[in-house]
Amino acid sequence: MIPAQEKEALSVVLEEFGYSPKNCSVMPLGNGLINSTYLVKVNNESFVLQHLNKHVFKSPEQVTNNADYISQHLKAKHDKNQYALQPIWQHQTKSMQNHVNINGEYWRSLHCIENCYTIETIENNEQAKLVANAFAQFTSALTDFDSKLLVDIIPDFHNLSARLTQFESALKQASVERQQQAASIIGYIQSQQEFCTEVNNLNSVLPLRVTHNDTKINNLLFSHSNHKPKAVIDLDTCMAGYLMHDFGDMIRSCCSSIAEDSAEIASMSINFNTLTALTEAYLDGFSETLSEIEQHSLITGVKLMPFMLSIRFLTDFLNGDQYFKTQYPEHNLVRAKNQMQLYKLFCKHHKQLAEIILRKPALNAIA
Ligand code: GN1
Ligand code: MG
Repeated sequence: MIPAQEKEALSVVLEEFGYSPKNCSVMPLGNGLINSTYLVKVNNESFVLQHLNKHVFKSPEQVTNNADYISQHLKAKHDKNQYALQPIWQHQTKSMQNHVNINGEYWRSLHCIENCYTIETIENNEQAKLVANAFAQFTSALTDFDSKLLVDIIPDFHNLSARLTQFESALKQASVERQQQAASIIGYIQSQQEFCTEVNNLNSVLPLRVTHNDTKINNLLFSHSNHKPKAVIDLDTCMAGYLMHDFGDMIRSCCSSIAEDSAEIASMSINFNTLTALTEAYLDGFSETLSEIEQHSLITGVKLMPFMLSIRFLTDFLNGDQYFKTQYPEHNLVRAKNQMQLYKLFCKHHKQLAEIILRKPALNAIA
């Protein structure tokens, strides 16, 4: 269901992009937790309209400017056969803008890649290899992109220290009821000082890249015709970051046996077959160009991404659910517990994880 207020705005936005609303059919698209996204069909054409969340993206026009720069870079590479995936791009309005501003609400239109689908889970190792190869291609295509062109859309987005500071201040002002509901996970986070130090130490030695920062499995489009990845989508958080963030987020979203908001955490396990296939293809995608320290950091990244996302969900729960879309009052707490369980499992299986990422199979596996 599209809310009435949103419908009204959609009509104005369609006009701005040169369409007559009465000829268009509009339906909600995707499972994003931040923006509201719609698929528009008109005659034989399809495109995407998106209402940007201005509480999350404080300067939405910078999101659309960053996206234009990235698209131009990827398109230039694609045209020279240096990037096999299809770049996505934004449409311009009648007045040649990359967004529409209606009373301070920002909208944009995105090119729709036809005959594609997204997946939420990986079915087999072949698919895992394709997924990792696509995400590796994306990040490696940005290796020669001038990061100075990009605005830091959400400062400190993947900065653990900053996320912990936000968590501590949310904790101070949270209702007693929410603090009590979250007591056990709050205590657990505060016990993870050693891991936080490990992450901080890495921050001073890792090379900064331009990263996607939201490499979850459903940000990849697959082609209906050959079932191969066609495009990496959602360029909203492309900005300076570390490779361990993109690798870790991909593993986080592909290797848990349950969805990221499932409450059934006692049954959660890690799919190590998928994890191995993803890691091999990802490392191959960078074909020996990673330094030892960057390759090693991927082990930390796999733990860091669920740990940090858990803290972000919990912070939002303590703040009264202002950031992520929720469907019920404890939704953010359930997500936080789920992602913390995933972190715990990765820590428990550290040795196996390290062997896979450093490509040093255990002796008994060789024998
Ligand atoms: C948000 O809206 P979506 O699904 O693209 C979030 C990511 C989280 C993700 C968890 C800007 O992404 O960081 O990893 O939810 N995006 C932002 O599902 O905060
Ligand atoms: Mg996103």
